[in-house]
Amino acid sequence: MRRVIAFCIALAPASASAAVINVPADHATIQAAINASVNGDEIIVAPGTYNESINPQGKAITIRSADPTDPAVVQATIIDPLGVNAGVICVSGETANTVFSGFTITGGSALTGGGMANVSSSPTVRRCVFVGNSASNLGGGMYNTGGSSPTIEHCIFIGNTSTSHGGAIYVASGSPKVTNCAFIGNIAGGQGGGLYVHVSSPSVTNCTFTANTATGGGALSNNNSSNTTVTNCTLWGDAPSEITNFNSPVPVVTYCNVQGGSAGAGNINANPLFVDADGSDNVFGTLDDNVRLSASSPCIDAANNGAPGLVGITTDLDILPRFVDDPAVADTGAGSAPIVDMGAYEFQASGPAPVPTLNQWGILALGLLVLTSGTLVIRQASVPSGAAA
Ligand SMILES: [Ca+2]
Ligand SMILES: [Ca+2]
Ligand SMILES: [Ca+2]
Repeated sequence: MRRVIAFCIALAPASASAAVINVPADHATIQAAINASVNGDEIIVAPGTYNESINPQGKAITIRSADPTDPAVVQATIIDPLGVNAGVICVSGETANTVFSGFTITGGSALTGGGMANVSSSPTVRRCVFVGNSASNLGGGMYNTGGSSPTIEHCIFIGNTSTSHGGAIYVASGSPKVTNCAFIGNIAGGQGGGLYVHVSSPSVTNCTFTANTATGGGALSNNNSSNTTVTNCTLWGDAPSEITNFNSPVPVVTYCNVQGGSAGAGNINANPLFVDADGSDNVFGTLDDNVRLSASSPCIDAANNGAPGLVGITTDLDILPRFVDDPAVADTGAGSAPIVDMGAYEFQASGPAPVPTLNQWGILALGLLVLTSGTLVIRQASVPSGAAA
């Protein structure tokens, strides 16, 4: 009995302390919810526009919209500080256990980091849209310095601007991991319309860059002893060039589609045939921009399944399966089929996997399958259960 009681006590702190705090039901603002939270809590924010600047104060908490996997909810759950500050500020040594998920961050403005500013902090940022933020110096969408190495997954950076370097993201002295993200129509008055890297070692995997502009390195500007790795990405239609490099080892670019070409295994230089990169309004840098792949895109089945940045990744930017074979396209990438595509979106060759329907022949076939293999895996058409919020 004593052992049982000890076991229960050992379990108690985690279950007793973790709470769900709802905004605005429990607190009117996200910041008030953060102020009231402790490590392990989850703050769930209902759709709405929150005119505030968020600071998680170093707490290991998850701050998310009601459904980060629903793009309509993400688009309707807005952090907009109305141009007087950054949308999100992490300056308290946040780790990957501080999670932001499923917000649209817009209207942020600051000297450094209009949408988000990380100083010696490495939060997780997932399924967020950074649109229309600005920096009067560095990092229109996001600014990282002092060893900040955030994990940035399934995010969209559209139409952010900086007066100097890093239209979408500026990185100094850090090693962020950026996976399954799209960078469209971001503008830097200096270098790096998409990403500006200074004394840093970022890893960029399965991202799409297009229509970003700068004085150099429309997609990526790599500077000053940086070691940047770019894998499975598409960099196309950025101006005045895709990648510039200054006083650094040349970025390691593999299995990418780079306009103008790039040295490295598996790279191609061919029109990616986006569905409609500037969207129905024919303007780059707005939310209707569509850089999904059309059926004849050379990016299909052309990337590297073994990219380190893909470990643990099962879905693309649409939260559809990340590894899909297009039987109509020869596999030119690396690994065993299904081969991942270049860029943030996987071409869903046959649409979502069908929900199995069992007729009598199906039941017979399944019975035989179970008898012969002893295991059975049925794919569902829904969001993969393992997809993290
Ligand atoms: Ca557009
Ligand atoms: Ca594929
Ligand atoms: Ca194929």
